[in-house]
Amino acid sequence: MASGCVSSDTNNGSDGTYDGEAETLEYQGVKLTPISEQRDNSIKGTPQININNYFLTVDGMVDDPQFLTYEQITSYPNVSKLVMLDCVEGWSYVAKWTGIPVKTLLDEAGVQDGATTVIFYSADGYSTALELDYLVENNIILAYELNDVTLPRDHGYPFQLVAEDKYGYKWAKWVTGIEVTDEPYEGYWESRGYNNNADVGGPRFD
Ligand SMILES: Nc1nc2c(c(=O)[nH]1)N[C@H]1C(S)=C(S)[C@@H](COP(=O)(O)O)O[C@H]1N2
Ligand SMILES: [Mo]
Repeated sequence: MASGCVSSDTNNGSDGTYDGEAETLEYQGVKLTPISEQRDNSIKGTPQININNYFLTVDGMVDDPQFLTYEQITSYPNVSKLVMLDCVEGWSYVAKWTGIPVKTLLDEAGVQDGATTVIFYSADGYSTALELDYLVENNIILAYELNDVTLPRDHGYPFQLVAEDKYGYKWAKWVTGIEVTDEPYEGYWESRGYNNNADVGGPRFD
């Protein structure tokens, strides 16, 4: 993924800042898209989230439903990844994402036998779903940092799913709920004709 794009120059000092935080602009030898140059997209603007009242629920086909605060979620061991976001409309950007593996949350909750699908619900009424196997096998993360900056409000603060190799409409922002199920599910865009598999390079529509 990181090969052949940019020659690595560890001395070029390309770090900037975003909202007063230091922004990383090169990672694994690849130049990142500065947040100020990243497009963002949403069905109805940025919802107001008060982090003091925020809870993430993990429920459905689990043994121990979870209600987790921002503090609890960000205390788990995290993972960083270089990933490209590809919107189905034809724009993309590459960034460094840091967050908690979805698997960590699912393991805490204890997924029941027969579960196949995980639904993500967002504060703006958006939803999308992905296969349980995809999330686990690819160690998909729920990100809270973008280029080492606290995930900005318009990019999904407090959490955005980094659904690598899937079109942007699988990258749920402002995630407030995770539900485990054994039935297929069509989210906001999927129920409006977008392909439910959403593999980058694959069909955009059904
Ligand atoms: N909650 C929510 N998540 C969402 C969306 C949305 O409208 N609401 N739009 C999706 C689409 S179509 C894209 S391309 C990405 C864009 O992510 P970004 O705004 O962080 O660049 O968010 C996805 N996640
Ligand atoms: Mo998109």
